[in-house]
Amino acid sequence: MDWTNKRVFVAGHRGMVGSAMVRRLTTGGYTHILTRTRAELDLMDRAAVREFFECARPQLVVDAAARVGGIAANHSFPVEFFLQNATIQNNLLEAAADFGVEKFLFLGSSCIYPKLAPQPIREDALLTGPLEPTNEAYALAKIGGIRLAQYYARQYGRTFLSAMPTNLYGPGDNYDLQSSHVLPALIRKTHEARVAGLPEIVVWGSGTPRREFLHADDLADACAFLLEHYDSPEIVNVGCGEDVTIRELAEHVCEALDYRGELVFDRSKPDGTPRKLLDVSKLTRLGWQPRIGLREGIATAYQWFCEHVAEAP
Ligand code: GFB
Repeated sequence: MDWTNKRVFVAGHRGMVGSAMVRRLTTGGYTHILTRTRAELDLMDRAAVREFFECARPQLVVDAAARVGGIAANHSFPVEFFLQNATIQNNLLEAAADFGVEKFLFLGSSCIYPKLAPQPIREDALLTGPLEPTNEAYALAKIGGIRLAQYYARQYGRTFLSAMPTNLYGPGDNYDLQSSHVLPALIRKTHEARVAGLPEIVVWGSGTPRREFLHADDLADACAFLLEHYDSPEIVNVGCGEDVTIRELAEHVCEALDYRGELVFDRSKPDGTPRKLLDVSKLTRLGWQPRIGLREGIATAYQWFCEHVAEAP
């Protein structure tokens, strides 16, 4: 099938994942990529979303629109993380089902799995144990989206897919130190410490948790692969298959930015899930592999930070 002639709506196209998705679909030859800014289409507004789907008639949808954030933001704003994500995904899934979308790709997160799931985490670990409290609200919203997509598949025969990305980073990332994820936060802290000649950077938590990091361009490539090669409502993990401790990550960032100061660990901050390495064998068996290694990815993320975020020297 020639997917590239289909009208594909990328919800959340300005975010890190959404912009990577538009880049990947463009290079992949898709000629009808639909996007709407928040001012043009408020995804929280059910009637507006339905009117858009009725008029634009997208044939494919990638839902990269979400309220996202790191451990501190998730822990501080559970109402907004739950309500905004549940509302946006419900509006998109319902309109897609009612206005004939052929294929919908919903994006979940690795935080949907139990805090102490056996590692690496298989897709069938979902709902087998208690969630990590710091991001429970986001996780429950995402689990709701997964289940709604699966209910539409079972009850109405819709081809609605769900991919579970691991921790992501890349161009367009959020570098605000209060709401960002760990990798952009460490890049910013290390950069500013080097510029200011500070003797140390503060790393939240113990440094012992382990995290897996996937570049946003690799996720976008995996999403395009799933759109074109996968039809099942069963969830699919998307990751690189290896993880590092937060201490090792900080050391990689210091090395990449040539910063020689000390790492100070602030144990008053939460560690969150001790580990969430995804079992990515289902996706690799389907024929997909990531391409961007962590060291290369940190270097390109830092370059983007310097060009778009860092204060002019
Ligand atoms: O990336 P992060 O905020 O979220 O934190 P999660 C990962 C680990 O890095 C935690 C530590 O153990 C943090 O304590 N860390 C160290 C830092 N220094 C920092 C720092 O300066 N900033 C931040 N943010 N962390 C996210 C969920 O969990 O995983 C999201 O909150 C999403 O909703 C994402 O699911 C995939 O990896 O713990």
